[in-house]
Amino acid sequence: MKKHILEELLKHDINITPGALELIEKKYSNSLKRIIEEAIKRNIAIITEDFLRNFDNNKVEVIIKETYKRLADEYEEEIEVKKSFKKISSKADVKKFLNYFRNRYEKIKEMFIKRGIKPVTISQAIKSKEEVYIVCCVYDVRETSSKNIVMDVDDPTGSVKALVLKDELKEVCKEIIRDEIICLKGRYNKSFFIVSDIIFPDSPLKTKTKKLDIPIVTVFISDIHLGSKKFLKEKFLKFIRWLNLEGNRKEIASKVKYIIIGGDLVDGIGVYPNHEEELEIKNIRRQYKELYEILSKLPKNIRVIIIPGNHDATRQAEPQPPIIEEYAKEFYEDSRFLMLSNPSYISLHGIDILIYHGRSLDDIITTLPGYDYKKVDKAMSLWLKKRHLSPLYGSRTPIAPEDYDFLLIDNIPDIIHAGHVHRTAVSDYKNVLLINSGTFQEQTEFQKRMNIVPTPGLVPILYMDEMRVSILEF
Ligand code: D5M
Ligand code: FE
Ligand code: ZN
Repeated sequence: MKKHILEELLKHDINITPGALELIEKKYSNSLKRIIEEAIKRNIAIITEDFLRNFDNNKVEVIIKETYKRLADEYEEEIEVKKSFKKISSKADVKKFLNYFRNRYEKIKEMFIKRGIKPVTISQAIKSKEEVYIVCCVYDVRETSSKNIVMDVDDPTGSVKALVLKDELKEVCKEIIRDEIICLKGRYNKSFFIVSDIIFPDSPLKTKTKKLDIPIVTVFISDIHLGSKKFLKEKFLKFIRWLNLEGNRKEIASKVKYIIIGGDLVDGIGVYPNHEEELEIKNIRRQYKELYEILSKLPKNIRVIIIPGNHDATRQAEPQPPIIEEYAKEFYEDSRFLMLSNPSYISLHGIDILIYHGRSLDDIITTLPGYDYKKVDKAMSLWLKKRHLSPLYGSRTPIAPEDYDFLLIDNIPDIIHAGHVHRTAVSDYKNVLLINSGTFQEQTEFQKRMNIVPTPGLVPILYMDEMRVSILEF
């Protein structure tokens, strides 16, 4: 073998060191022709180990470019939009609110019935001497002087005072939120409904985790806040370069088929008092234009699904229709981008994903005991327990009364993706994957005062063939 190598080199008047000869024999015998060509091209008289190492590097470059063509491109796209809110119904009035709550009540009652419970109405319960189930809205919970708990509850047929005497149920009462719809088991006796059990809508445990048989990856981001002085452009560009196979972890990047953006794409304008002082770009149209400039550089086969957040150009009340077209024209003209509402319900290759910006997380975390910004995933699991994305009605999250309750979780998804709190978190609640995709914005003055510590540049990615999430740092 060595002899053959030497003969070939001799033909071209090229010399070689003993070490380099060894190396060619061991590692590069198949590349001999290319090594010689390269040496001639560079006018090299002696081939050294160094030369081979450089050649090796070049070769690695070539191989990377060849091997890491985008793997994801080999698979057909499969997106189904199951729910995206479009229509804005006429102005809210009392009747609309009543309809809205009635719809929420009926939907949650259905969930209990599906589970095998056969509820009676409050008016029937009052006449009955049997133990029965009622589905009711709780509008007050308080402790009595004798340390028992009494709840004022109603349904469309009437109202009743529900009395909780058992200690273990008193604990459960702490989890009840005002205006929540729950199921009570009990018996009517002397003007009280004596409670023997409390059942929340909750999410049934999913037994089977779906996995795809193709190795594609979905990337979750949110809260880019382009336009803010605190937008971390360098981190964001690093992320974009990674997707363009210009960094480490090329193999993963080449598998990326979808990117979901969970709102707050830009910082907007006039979102908070004195917001302008925090803006680098004071025109929202320009903010979207600039973001498009960056995102349009993504590989052309990556599909980007976008919902708005509270900083985006659409109405504030939830459900929020998609970002208004005239503000984000470029996105609408480019078929790679799919502009949906907040929340939205989509399916990627049969994997159901509920995408919600997450504004109600502030209400949950700041109102309920036991929740804080460091445990974002726990707060997200409350959505499933209550089967509603904004369970604290009348708090900071404005809700528009549509003909039906769009924020209700009637079908349990495989994944819930949110953002808003600027902290990356991944968790699991009853086999539903909870993903919060963090931010690309540095801590703002307000967040400093609130002690909210963001985690910029931490991006959760999902291997869809394993249903496993890993977090990449940019
Ligand atoms: O919200 C990012 C996070 O910071 C979210 O948890 C709300 C909180 N935040 C930030 N600024 C404010 C003000 N001025 N009021 C109330 N809450 C705030 P983002 O939607 O990205 O601004
Ligand atoms: Fe945000
Ligand atoms: Zn937000």
